[in-house]
Amino acid sequence: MLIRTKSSLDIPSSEITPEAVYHSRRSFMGLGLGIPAGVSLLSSAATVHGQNSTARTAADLNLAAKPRWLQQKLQGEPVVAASGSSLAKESLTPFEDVSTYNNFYEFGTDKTDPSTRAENFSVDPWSVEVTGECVKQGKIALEDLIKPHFLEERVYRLRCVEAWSMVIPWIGVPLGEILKKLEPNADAKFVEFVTLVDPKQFPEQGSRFATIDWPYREGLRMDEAMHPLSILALGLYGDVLPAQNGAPLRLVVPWKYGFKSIKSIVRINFRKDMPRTTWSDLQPSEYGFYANVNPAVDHPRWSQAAERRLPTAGLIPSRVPTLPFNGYADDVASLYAGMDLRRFY
Ligand SMILES: Nc1nc2c(c(=O)[nH]1)N[C@H]1C(S)=C(S)[C@@H](COP(=O)(O)O)O[C@H]1N2
Ligand SMILES: [Mo]
Repeated sequence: MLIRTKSSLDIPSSEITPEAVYHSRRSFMGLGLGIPAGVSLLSSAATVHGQNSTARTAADLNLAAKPRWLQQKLQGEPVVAASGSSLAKESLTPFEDVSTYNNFYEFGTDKTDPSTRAENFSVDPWSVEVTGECVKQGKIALEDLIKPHFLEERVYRLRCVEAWSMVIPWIGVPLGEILKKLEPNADAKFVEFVTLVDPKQFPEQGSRFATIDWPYREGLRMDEAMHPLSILALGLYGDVLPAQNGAPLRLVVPWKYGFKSIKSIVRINFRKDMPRTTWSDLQPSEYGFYANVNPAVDHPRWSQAAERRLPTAGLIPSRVPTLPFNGYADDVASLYAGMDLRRFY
């Protein structure tokens, strides 16, 4: 579908960032082009490239290998826009910060390690192994897992247990829709996710000094996984996910601390019992399985009452009070009715 993106072409090509393209497309879309309400086209790279081959977009950044099928899907199909979000008034964290301030310990523990070390990370081909309590067991190509679904944009807060936060426009598919297709059986009470093991690509997996027992693992209770707010993300800012953000497939569970949102997933395992998880294994007194954002329950080393919203502009960090369930309490608090959230942290 060809839409003229005049506004983005007015910007000198050297200044076109994925973010600028994204914002200009959004304001352009807001002019009303006969696109059905709630549906918008966020495939910036396609149209901008179509009109001006010198425009720099996310496609030209060091975003590592991008699956062709995913680029084609992003460019060829409408992306369902986030609707009715309470975040409408919060400004998005710039692409620059989203893609250079990262936690991805497979690449190193510094915030800048993932973006500087993930340049050659290769994500194509990629497959996901489906195991455990379900009908559709086996290895499935990522393309086949995702292709039947519409991509959706979800603007979510991401709150790290280290007490910083961002607002990120993800592109993804509701996790529940994908899990349903795998036909979990009645014994599936939890779902476990596992990150790729590949010391050639992840330098820290070959290090003798790494504290994590690879692979990184996470999990959700089945009802948490089926909740409509839980997504599997494949992109952000209208384009394919940068490697440092967990390409090609990562979990995003916005009401939980960021460590639950596991990156570069290669295995989905349905289980009867609660899986062990990476951070809870390392430090059970500090990190629990549930990890719901909770201003009333402090981490032993960090108060969780407030958070630092990135980017930090100037000298004074922008502190915002932390909300129960990261602001999603109306949607998810009922999942934990009757549970002592101090005990099940
Ligand atoms: N495989 C893997 N997934 C991971 C991590 C990691 O180190 N390895 N870090 C987690 C933490 S602590 C956070 S806060 C988020 C950060 O996501 P972002 O870098 O996209 O902001 O990823 C989570 N997922
Ligand atoms: Mo985190």
